[in-house]
Amino acid sequence: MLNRRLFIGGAAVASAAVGKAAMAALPEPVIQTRPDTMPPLVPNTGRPYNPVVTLNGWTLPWRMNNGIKEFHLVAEPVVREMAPGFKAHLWGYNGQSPGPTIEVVEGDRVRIFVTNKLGELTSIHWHGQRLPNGMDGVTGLNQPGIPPGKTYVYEFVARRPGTFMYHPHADEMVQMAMGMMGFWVTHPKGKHPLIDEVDRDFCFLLNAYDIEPGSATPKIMTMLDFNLWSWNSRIFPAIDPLVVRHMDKVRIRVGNLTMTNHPIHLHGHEFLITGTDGGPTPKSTRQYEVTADIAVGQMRQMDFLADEEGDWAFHCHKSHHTMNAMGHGVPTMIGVDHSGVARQITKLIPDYMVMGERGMKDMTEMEMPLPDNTAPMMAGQGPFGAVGMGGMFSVVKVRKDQKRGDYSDPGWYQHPPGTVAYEFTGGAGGGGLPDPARFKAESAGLMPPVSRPAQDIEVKVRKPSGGHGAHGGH
Ligand SMILES: [Cu+2]
Repeated sequence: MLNRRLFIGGAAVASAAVGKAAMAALPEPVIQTRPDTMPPLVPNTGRPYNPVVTLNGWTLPWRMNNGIKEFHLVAEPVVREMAPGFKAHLWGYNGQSPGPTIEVVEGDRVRIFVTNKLGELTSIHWHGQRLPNGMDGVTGLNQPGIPPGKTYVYEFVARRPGTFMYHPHADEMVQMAMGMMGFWVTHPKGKHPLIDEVDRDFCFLLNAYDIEPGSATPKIMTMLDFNLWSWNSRIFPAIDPLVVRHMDKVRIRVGNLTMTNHPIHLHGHEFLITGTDGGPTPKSTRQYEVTADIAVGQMRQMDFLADEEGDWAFHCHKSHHTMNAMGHGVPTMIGVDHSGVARQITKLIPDYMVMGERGMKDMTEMEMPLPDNTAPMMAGQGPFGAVGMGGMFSVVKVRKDQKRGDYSDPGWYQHPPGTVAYEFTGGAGGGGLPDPARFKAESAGLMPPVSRPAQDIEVKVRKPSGGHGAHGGH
């Protein structure tokens, strides 16, 4: 551990600055290198609670020291496998980006050692917590930045239960764009009138990166044109499914540390927003929803009863956020025959991606030559063929025969006979195909236009690259 050398922009930073004597008093830093969803960390010391499951992530173990929960976070460069075969060079904590989830119980006294193995100052802000001002982590305002090689200590009581995040307040444009963030859950002490006990409790962070096709390090100046929209720095189909047992009470906690809002949409069920940044919501404010818009810097906690079996899509509803590695300034090719042209263009412009002539879904089947270390745009394969989505997308799998506490992937849903949409071949119903009704505005005559243009104008909707037209080519 002490001899590990870390490379930041070509420079090797030895961690020897953290002296052996100092390390002896620190809790051993636990490092995670696997990107899989780790099983919940059931507490064996301290107050009991029902642990969360971090999607493609893990919970940081602690040690008890005279009644204080001690954690050790190490800020360092990491290699995150965002999808199999696609590795991003990010900054994170304890070997991963995002960092590990921290779970405590309301009233716990918490001591967090933060070791800086980056090449520049850092700090940690405990987003949403009630704490002494000097523990709030804003570099320059509340504390000096933690110099490279040094370890700082944060200590406070987790005063209110809820869903929180942590991230630097030091060179934050760079450090957050590079993936430095993590989740924090404070469980209620005993029964809470506004926090129901649930069978499964999932959490993840929304994050976004701008990584050029063929490269591995995010561009940190990007404000809008991110090309990788991820959950816990994973992109579909590399985001694990949220596996639940039929009739489970399910909670999903989501935090947003990107530069834009994300309307997160669940299929097949309705949920209640039972918690926000400020804690549990009053019951009188709760209404059933199927989409929760999560603004920048916000957390939302959604509760629902998983009473419909199946494989239910769960995704951001901004259509560009369910795609990967989009090239910008790409013309729409819908309606244009480009057979044979793609390969020739790609020879001239290596990262050029042609949009399919019938829409973008062609991209899922087309064998486009891509630069090395590029995420495929949309690569999810479902039981009925390609799922035309990537990015911020996963599947909530509800199964009758899933065991309690079993999070393993049960495979695709086996639909009961007669419950899947099917091709009309004239046989069913016996009545033949009814004539489709069509909108006939001009003939209705109820509200004729005041004046008619000299010539009829017909427009074609530019989709799906229309929103990026103003940026020009790369
Ligand atoms: Cu989104």
